[in-house]
Amino acid sequence: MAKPTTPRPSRAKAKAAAPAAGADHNRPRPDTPKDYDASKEELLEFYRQMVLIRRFEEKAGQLYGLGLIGGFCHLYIGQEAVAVGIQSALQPGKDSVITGYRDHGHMLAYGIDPNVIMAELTGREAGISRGKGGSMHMFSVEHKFYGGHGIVGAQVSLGAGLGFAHKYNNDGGVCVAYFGDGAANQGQVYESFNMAELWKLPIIFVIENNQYAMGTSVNRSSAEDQLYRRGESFRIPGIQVNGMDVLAVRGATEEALKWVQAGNGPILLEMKTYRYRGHSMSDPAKYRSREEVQSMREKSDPIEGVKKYLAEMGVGEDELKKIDQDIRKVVSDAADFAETSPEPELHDLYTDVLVEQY
Ligand SMILES: Cc1ncc(C[n+]2csc(CCOP(=O)(O)OP(=O)(O)O)c2C)c(N)n1
Ligand SMILES: [Mg+2]
Repeated sequence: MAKPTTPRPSRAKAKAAAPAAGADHNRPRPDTPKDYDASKEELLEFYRQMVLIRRFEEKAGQLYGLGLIGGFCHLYIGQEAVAVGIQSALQPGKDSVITGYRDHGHMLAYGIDPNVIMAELTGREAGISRGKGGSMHMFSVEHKFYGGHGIVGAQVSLGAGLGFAHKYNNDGGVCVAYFGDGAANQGQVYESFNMAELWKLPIIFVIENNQYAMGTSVNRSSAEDQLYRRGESFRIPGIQVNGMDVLAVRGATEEALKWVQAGNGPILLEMKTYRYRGHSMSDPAKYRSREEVQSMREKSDPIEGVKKYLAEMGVGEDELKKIDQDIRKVVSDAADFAETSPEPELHDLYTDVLVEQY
């Protein structure tokens, strides 16, 4: 095939290019977010939640290795600051949340009982989806947590629907729809962006850019790799955030909420983060080097980051050790509960399939 004669402009040039004709420079923009000014108590709570997610996920990995968890299992280790920072700013029971299959951390950050999450992973009746959903299909109407979705990108369209419901019911709630860098290349995401902006829906789109979609890096798959710009042609403002820093995440969420709650319509947050484990438990992660993972752990670990902030506030190692011990007990109790509670009855195969009886 003949080579094209006109080369594509380089990324650097493309970024510096003049804005498209017709761009509206007078449109209001959200303010540049500041890092959240957390009190010592808040920071300790962020630490507690992030350690809970990490230990819970490590335990889930072990139970998977022992064959106690079947099917797929995607761990959230490394990304804890995103769910904790965002969800600490939401009003449980009023705002709604929806995400993909990497969902355990979001549920824990929403204060959902670790026992029922772990029991769902092991397929027990006491699980949050009565043991019939597993890792990817958890749901809690009570908490307005609408899943847990295995179809990449599907939660974005459903999230737009949740945003529509908030607006239609005039309940003052905001939907947060999380999705990955890989999902950001899905067609339905852009149909949802269009409708959300057109109808000024109260929704925060959160791209958890953990740099990989299964084994494919963002740079290898995305023509526009600055994902916070993905809403631009729909006039949705975007903010890029250090997703490894819980205070940056919370600060950006405050701005996003302010924007959406003022009736401006949707906003997009790109959280730059990283997953330490493979895509799922069955991924040997051969597409990246050990050094890359090690370097992220050493330089940007979100839990270590909070520890530093706490040390600056005068919180000693002893206080943190006490929290660590409490969390270890919570997680080991959750694992015991999940291993010992009964599986669903056989006849439950036929329940929860249809909303009504036919
Ligand atoms: C519509 C659809 N296409 C493909 C898949 C297979 N698949 C599962 S996860 C995944 C990668 C998604 O990556 P990303 O959105 O970055 O999320 P992450 O796993 O990094 O959290 C793919 C392609 C799927 N589940 N659904
Ligand atoms: Mg990803």
